[in-house]
Amino acid sequence: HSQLRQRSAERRVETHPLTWRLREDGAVLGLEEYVEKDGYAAVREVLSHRSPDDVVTTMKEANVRGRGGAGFSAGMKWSLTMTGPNIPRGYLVCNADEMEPGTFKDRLLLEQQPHLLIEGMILGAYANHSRFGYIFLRGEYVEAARVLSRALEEAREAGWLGRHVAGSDFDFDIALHTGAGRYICGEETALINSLEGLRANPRAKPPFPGQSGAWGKPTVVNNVETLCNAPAVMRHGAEWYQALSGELSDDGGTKLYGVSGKVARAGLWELPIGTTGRELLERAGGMRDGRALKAWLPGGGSTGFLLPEHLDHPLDFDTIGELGSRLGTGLMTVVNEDQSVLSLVRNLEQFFARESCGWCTPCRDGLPWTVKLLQALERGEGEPGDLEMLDKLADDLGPGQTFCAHAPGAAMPLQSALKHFREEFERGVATPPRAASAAEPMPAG
Ligand code: L3W
Repeated sequence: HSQLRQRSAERRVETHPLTWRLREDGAVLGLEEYVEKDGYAAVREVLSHRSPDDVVTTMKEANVRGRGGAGFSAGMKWSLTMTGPNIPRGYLVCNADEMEPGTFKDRLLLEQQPHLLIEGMILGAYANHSRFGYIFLRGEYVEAARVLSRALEEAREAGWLGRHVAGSDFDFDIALHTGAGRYICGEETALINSLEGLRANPRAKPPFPGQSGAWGKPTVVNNVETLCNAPAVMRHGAEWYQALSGELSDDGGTKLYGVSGKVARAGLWELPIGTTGRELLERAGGMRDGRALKAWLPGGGSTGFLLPEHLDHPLDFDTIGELGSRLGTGLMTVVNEDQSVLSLVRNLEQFFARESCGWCTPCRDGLPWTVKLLQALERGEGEPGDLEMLDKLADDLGPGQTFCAHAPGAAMPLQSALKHFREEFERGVATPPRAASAAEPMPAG
């Protein structure tokens, strides 16, 4: 975060629509300063001159893709909400349950620029005909909770929230809801259950939340960073936004990219979407202690491992998908030659096993089984057939077998590690195999 701030003098809206206003000292950008720097101008303009449909069209044309990881078109999502005279008004929910391993991007926006999020939410709610919004915040983000509560009060006092937002006939308010620190609450339908006071089990989709979400009403769930893009898109237009990424990507705008792991300086930067992994690695000062790069996760624990040879590909949704991984949250985790990928995968799978809601069998039973096999391999006590069993488990955890993306997400690092680093797993199989003892004759009786 400090690296992002140090560059504040160079930041401009034309290159850094998400972060150009950030203060160099890292202090929260209060309402007054936010408004001085063109804040809430998009709300004022949109509510007085533009229809909700027009806002949706601009968002679609800008091609803002969901920054929570899936990359679904935000404009499309906004357009799929059920609306009409007989349909009850729904909700706009900001998913601020940032808990993806290696991910620390939304936190910056939440802690330092809360009004940008509030402005984005007003625009989203207007487009979706919602009259009420929720910020579902990760429970551990205590500082963000404090900052957001204050900012919501400021916005209400200044007439940006409540009845007649900015003097228009649009009414909208936001409640802050803090979670209890479960990863699964970041899955949109589990989040909705949690918001309703139910156990955070994901729901089957369809119906998508836009059709039937919180309390059965149309509900749009967007990531923090996605919503924070809306004010600049509305203020400067879809073409302007699209041009921010230039030739680098067909996706529009910038992205909060980050790097952690075995690099010289972990960091977070707002860069055009389509920036390469190599550029990020260079910004992070290269590898720590001159050790060689072995592998990297492009965007959190639920993405697949990539190799040094993939560093020059643009980090956008489609390209990383074509490489067999996912852009995910866009925060790289860097692994060096001294590290065991097997151990890293075991660590991730332990996390996913612990965070499973337990509803779907492949996830509830498959993940602990995966962890046991990986632990045995780590100890050098694996059995012949364990790797094939892990292949099978990874398939069973994959897409289409469970209600939500938790198990498929967990399968990604496992599957990719088995593909790229299979010899590490093979080395964990005991020689002579432990299975030999099982072949001994059973005692009579
Ligand atoms: C209407 C359709 N809506 C899809 C909507 C859907 C959802 C969005 C994406 O997330 C990612 C993964 C990890 N009509 C629709 C439709 N939608 N088809 O589009 O949906 P989907 O199912 O592709 O993905 P998802 O389950 O929402 C999976 C990432 O999430 N992840 C963790 C992320 C963590 C953070 C964080 O901590 N900040 O972001 C775990 O899997 O990258 O790509 O809204 O309703 N026909």
